[in-house]
Amino acid sequence: MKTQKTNDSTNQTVDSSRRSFLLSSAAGAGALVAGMVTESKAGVPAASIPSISIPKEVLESVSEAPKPPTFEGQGMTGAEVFAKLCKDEELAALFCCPGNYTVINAIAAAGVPAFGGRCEGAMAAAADGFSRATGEVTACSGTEGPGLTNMIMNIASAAAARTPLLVLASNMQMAGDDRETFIQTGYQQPLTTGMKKYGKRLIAPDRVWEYGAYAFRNLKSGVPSPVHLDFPGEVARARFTDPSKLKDYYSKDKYRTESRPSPAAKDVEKALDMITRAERPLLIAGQGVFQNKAWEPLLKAAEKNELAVVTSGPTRGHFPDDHRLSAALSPDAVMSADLVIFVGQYCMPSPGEYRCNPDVKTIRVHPVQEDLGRNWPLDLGIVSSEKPFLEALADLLPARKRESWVNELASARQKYDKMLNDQYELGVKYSRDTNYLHPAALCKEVHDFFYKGDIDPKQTVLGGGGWTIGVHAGRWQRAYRPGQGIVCPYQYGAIGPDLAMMIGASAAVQHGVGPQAPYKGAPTVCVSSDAGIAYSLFELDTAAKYKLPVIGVIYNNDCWGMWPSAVSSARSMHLYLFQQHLRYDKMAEGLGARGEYVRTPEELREALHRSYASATKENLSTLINCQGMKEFTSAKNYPPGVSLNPEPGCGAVAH
Ligand SMILES: Cc1ncc(C[n+]2csc(CCOP(=O)(O)OP(=O)(O)O)c2C)c(N)n1
Repeated sequence: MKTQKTNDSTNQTVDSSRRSFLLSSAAGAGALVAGMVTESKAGVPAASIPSISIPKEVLESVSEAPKPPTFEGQGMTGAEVFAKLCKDEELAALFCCPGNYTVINAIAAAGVPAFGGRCEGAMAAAADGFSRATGEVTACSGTEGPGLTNMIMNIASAAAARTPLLVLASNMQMAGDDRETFIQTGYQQPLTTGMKKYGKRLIAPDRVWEYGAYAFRNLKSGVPSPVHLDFPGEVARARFTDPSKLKDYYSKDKYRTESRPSPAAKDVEKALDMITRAERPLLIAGQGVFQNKAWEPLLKAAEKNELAVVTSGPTRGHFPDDHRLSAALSPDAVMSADLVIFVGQYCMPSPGEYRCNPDVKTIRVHPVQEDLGRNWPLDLGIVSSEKPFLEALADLLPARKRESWVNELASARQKYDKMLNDQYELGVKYSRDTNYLHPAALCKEVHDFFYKGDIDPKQTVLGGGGWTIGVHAGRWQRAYRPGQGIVCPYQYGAIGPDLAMMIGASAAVQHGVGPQAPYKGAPTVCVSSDAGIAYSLFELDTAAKYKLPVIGVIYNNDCWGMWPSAVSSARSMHLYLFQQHLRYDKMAEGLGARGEYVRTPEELREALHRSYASATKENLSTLINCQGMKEFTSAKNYPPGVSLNPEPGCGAVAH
């Protein structure tokens, strides 16, 4: 099979030019793609076109030692006081674009891992992705006005996912309020209404620590969600040489507590009784199980009493997809359950949104009383944090075998597997007939490469989005350990944050944070769409700058996949279409990543091998442009077309 070339030079030329640059780089800095360096263009001698490279100032400043602020000498600015609190609270990472300068400089100086990117919205998604991969609190920041307004879509996405995201933005100064002073138009806090748990414009400099405490109390207690603080210049630049001048300057063990609600004994008794009476119990393990790292008692409780388990939420893997008790790939068994136990389901579906029997009995366990009974009627509501409830089940449930339920799970899974494989066979046929890559064939190749080949199937963190491709990719995504699967469009359904989110997840893997520790250094994978890539593509520069290898597999079908809705509307089809055969692989090369162009399953397989080798050996990202065609979305042209996946389970995006 002949490999498509990514540009006029051979792949070997790309590699050798990179190698020679690496050798000649005085700083040993990672020189990046310079695919065109040996070319001669329009009379410009090739040697005069410099290679893309990471400036040595970047490498130097990334490895600079932290400089914790002190009250000595000139003292601390308001921004430094806040940065000290962020460091004490172990803020896991900051993703930002310049703006809010005093605050981002202070947070970086305090020793929080910080990443600067190309677009505030994408940086908010990257911070979200880091948190989805780890459960940790992360921050994003941008300038007042344009920076914050650019972030809005991805703050809303983070709110839907209940991500503990600290949103920071500056405000010029209180002195400029209501005067349309440069950049300062409008007010920040109303913009994030409905998409945050807590927000505050800081107006009293001496209360900067107190409001930092408010922020982290909200981020680290109950059900998290974004917290938004805006910093006018008068606060960020204030100076403190004496801690007594700061209001409520207490340490974190005084301004918040690690105490968590445990279930009342009589509630546990009722739950045990309902589980004992059930024939086909199903535990739905939501985002709270992941964020509270409660996967061990979950596994123990499930195995002891043979409870089926399906995970839900923006992160997958806190119960392994390949476990015999997993219902993630057994939608018919989900439908047959006679008892559901929601644990840590933060974004609650309504009946009908989950494919459950309408008569199913329901237990819901949630850390906050006010949410119990919302959307879905309860037979038993229990106020408890996830871990103590699951520990109580693991301790108190009797050992029990549920042979027929386990067999039902297995046969439902076989049926689902057969449906997937039939779709794959059809996808291969369509690909062969048209010489364009069908999304089912694409996703099975990615699945086989990362979960069925030489790579540890538990290793690779994979996420993605898009409509046609997103639906297929969700079906083939697997998660065998906590934090392995990211559901980028979870609930909010945003097209576009995916690649940036996976770059954030890649930062978590590169730093080996939380559940990513055993897989430190591995690449991440993003399967996404051509409409989606337009929102995040430039962050390939950020990935390259920080050596965060992501393999982007982009389904290029020349359109927004909703084009069938224009079929009967003659004057609107053009609204949905792009130019045909755009070359996202070439754009990636221009940003310092690798590019690959494929049109067949075999070419994709080879491209994945090369991309993985570059990611692991050189920390290089690749964008694989998979040329498809828009008609694959349509059931009329290429049945079965596209429809949402059953929820809850593998491929679910709504709750
Ligand atoms: C930011 C954003 N814009 C628009 C939509 C509405 N929408 C939902 S799916 C879709 C089509 C997306 O096309 P693409 O991501 O290229 O996926 P494909 O079907 O081509 O794989 C659109 C426009 C959305 N959800 N989010």
